[in-house]
Amino acid sequence: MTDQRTAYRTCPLCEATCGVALTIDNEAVKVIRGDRDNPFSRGFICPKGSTLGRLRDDPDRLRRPMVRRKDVHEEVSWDEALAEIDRRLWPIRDVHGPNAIAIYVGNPNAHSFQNSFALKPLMKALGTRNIFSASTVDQMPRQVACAFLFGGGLTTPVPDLDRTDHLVILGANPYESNGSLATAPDWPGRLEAIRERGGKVVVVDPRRTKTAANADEHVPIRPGTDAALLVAMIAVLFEEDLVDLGGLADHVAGVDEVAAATVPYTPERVEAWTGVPAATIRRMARELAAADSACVYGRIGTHTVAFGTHAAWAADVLNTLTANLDRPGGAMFASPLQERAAKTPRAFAPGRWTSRVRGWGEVFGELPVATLSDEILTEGDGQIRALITVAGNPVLTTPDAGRLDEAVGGLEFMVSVDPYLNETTRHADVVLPPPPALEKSHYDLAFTVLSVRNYAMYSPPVFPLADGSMSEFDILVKLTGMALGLGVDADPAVLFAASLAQQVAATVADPSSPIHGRGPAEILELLGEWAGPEQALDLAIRTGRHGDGFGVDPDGWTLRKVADHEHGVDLGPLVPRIPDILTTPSGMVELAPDFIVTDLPRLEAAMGETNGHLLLVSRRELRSNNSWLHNVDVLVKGKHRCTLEIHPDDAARLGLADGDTSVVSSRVGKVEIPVSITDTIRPGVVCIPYGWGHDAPGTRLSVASRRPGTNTNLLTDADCIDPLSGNAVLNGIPVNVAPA
Ligand SMILES: Nc1nc2c(c(=O)[nH]1)N[C@H]1C(S)=C(S)[C@@H](COP(=O)(O)OP(=O)(O)OC[C@H]3O[C@@H](n4cnc5c(=O)[nH]c(N)nc54)[C@H](O)[C@@H]3O)O[C@H]1N2
Ligand SMILES: Nc1nc2c(c(=O)[nH]1)N[C@H]1C(S)=C(S)[C@@H](COP(=O)(O)OP(=O)(O)OC[C@H]3O[C@@H](n4cnc5c(=O)[nH]c(N)nc54)[C@H](O)[C@@H]3O)O[C@H]1N2
Ligand code: SF4
Ligand SMILES: [Mo]
Repeated sequence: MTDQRTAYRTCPLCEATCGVALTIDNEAVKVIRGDRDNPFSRGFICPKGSTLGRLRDDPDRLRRPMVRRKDVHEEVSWDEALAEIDRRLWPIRDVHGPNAIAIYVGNPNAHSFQNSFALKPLMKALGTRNIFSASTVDQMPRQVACAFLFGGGLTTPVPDLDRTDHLVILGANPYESNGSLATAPDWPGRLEAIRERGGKVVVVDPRRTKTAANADEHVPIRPGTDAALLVAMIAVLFEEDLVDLGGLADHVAGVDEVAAATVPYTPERVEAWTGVPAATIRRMARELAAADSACVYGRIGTHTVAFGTHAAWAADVLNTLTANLDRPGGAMFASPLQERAAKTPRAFAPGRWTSRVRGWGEVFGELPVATLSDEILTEGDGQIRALITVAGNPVLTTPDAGRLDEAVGGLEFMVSVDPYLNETTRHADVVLPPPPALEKSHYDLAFTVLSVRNYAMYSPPVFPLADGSMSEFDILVKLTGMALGLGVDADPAVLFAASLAQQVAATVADPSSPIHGRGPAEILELLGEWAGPEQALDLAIRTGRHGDGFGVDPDGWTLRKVADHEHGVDLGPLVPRIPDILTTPSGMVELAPDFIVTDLPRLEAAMGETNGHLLLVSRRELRSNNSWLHNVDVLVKGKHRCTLEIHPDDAARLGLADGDTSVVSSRVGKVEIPVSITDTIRPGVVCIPYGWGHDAPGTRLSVASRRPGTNTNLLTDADCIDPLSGNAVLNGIPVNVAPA
């Protein structure tokens, strides 16, 4: 007799948010398929999604807390681990002040509503300004640009993929990544559909990626120069009188300022630097203006460069000036259920404080992670002496990783909330392991904001918490209580109940809230249907713009109603949101923010620079996920993927044959890596996938360490950031390549 059941949930691994169907046999995962009844993903799944069971079963995954004693990690009880933190962490703060403790939060937090709710209070309780995250090696330029243009860092338009006639993709490879800052299961299928309905897809990338090979046109650009290309396209729109604001004329400010600021950047001026012929740039601008609907979409390759904020800004300026902002087939805003009913206008002002060593400005309350090692290694008042990492692996994922590895290794104390002993967490004095994804509930707080269709799905845990484990929410709430001085014994449920009560009190006191003036006790009682972080989620949905307002609108949404749709619920195509969604002080789209426009001359200055170096870029592959899926055998077997891609002409000049080992060196580091010669890469550019380099001692990654690959961030330079966003430069790194 077998006890079989099917469970449905969202895959939490990448931004695509595919629905998966798990066949469970005697409480073991038999098979994971794409959920054909999921209205958003309709059965699509990638090879990573089918490994969620293996991740749970991975013998290397930590089940119990670890404490490091004499360089060896030993399993201990939760009480012992927490006592160790209590004994060693807070005295550092007592002696050196709150900034002596830093926190780094990594990418998987964006996929966890529990962590999203728990991290803010933890950071507040720590009281430190040394807050770092993966955002400054990722999308921070886009958030800065959107905060100026539209008022909010997450007021981010996405390409209306399913209706557009013309899509220009820059620096993204969704055939491998499945998209980013534009949530859509099956990006490849949706791109092919554009072409099938007679539309055009253009890909701007120094490599002829799978996405480029499947597009109508590939524009092989020089790394780091997309901002110039896009600004030149803007200049063409003005020069050729192609500007059209469509229905937004009354809601857009700053058009004349953009016209004036972009005059110097003619296609002919930027041609040599970008490597894109002026005629191509002019045609791209004309085609964008002529298309029935169109969208310019830039991602990682355009953001993790020195002009990332300019590129992000210019893309949305192009969308606005071609009447493609906020209209079907263009760049549109999602309407997530949890979005607050009323938004408060606020002027965005980054740089309210600066980092101690380099004086780099804060952005949305965090500092550039590129300067984390400076803050650890540089002595003086405010030096970082202890670090907490939550779901991050900065030793593989941030620039000048060799220096960071050394810095982190010398900390007085370190705590990691992480399921693996990896390149970063091996340095932790205490590792607190969260349960695996299948033992957690799921709702996409972040990715429903970035979704190309309005959609919601709540999935309960597939399995109960394993014996002897602690939920990640409880781990984080517990740490928060400890940081507040409440000791190791404080019950996380009690701590959370107090914070929920505060949140409810604030909501009923808020005149713009749909429950303004209601009794907090009544609301808390209605939330009693759920426990823990689900209560915060239910509160957000019910007081959101589509919520039931706790009975005010019986047809409105509640978490229960979402949960009743076990395959997820389609809430329709994106709808126009301007002006309601705008929270700039003027209430307009601010097309020419001073902060960005006055920095354009830096771009002009850079255009003069060329050097004889090869330029290093990164790539992603379908079977990897940042730095942490290389311990799953089915995802790493086969031909080794961590190679240096180089053009045949460059290889011949350097005397390299396919499969040879090369030495790649930059200002900060040197690595050895096998070569793959390919004409899919632009001459003068070389490429290494990122997230590899699993050969550090003291890790527990038995599969990954067998074929460790090379950490490309040993070569990226922490001196180089986009000064407007604090984002690291991870693409276009000058390197020398030679035979080993
Ligand atoms: N050269 C180069 N560098 C890059 C990039 C690039 O393109 N090129 N890309 C950048 C980008 S876009 C990003 S997002 C960053 C990512 O940078 P990070 O966020 O630092 O790295 P990840 O590999 O996502 O690390 C995830 C960590 O979380 C742990 N983890 C997995 N699941 C959970 C969980 O449920 N709970 C907890 N607590 N931990 C969990 C994993 O074991 C791992 O240690 O890297 C950036 N770095
Ligand atoms: N399979 C898989 N999926 C993932 C991830 C993963 O690691 N693996 N990571 C997830 C995360 S955290 C993120 S942020 C997203 C990222 O998703 P994407 O933004 O699609 O990232 P990549 O696939 O790295 O594609 C970036 C492309 O930019 C190109 N490029 C490099 N420099 C430049 C440049 O200067 N200009 C231009 N135009 N192009 C350039 C590179 O050649 C590469 O093809 O993917 C997510 N999905
Ligand atoms: S594309 Fe992303 S969300 Fe979909 S199955 Fe693969 S990893 Fe999961
Ligand atoms: Mo990312």
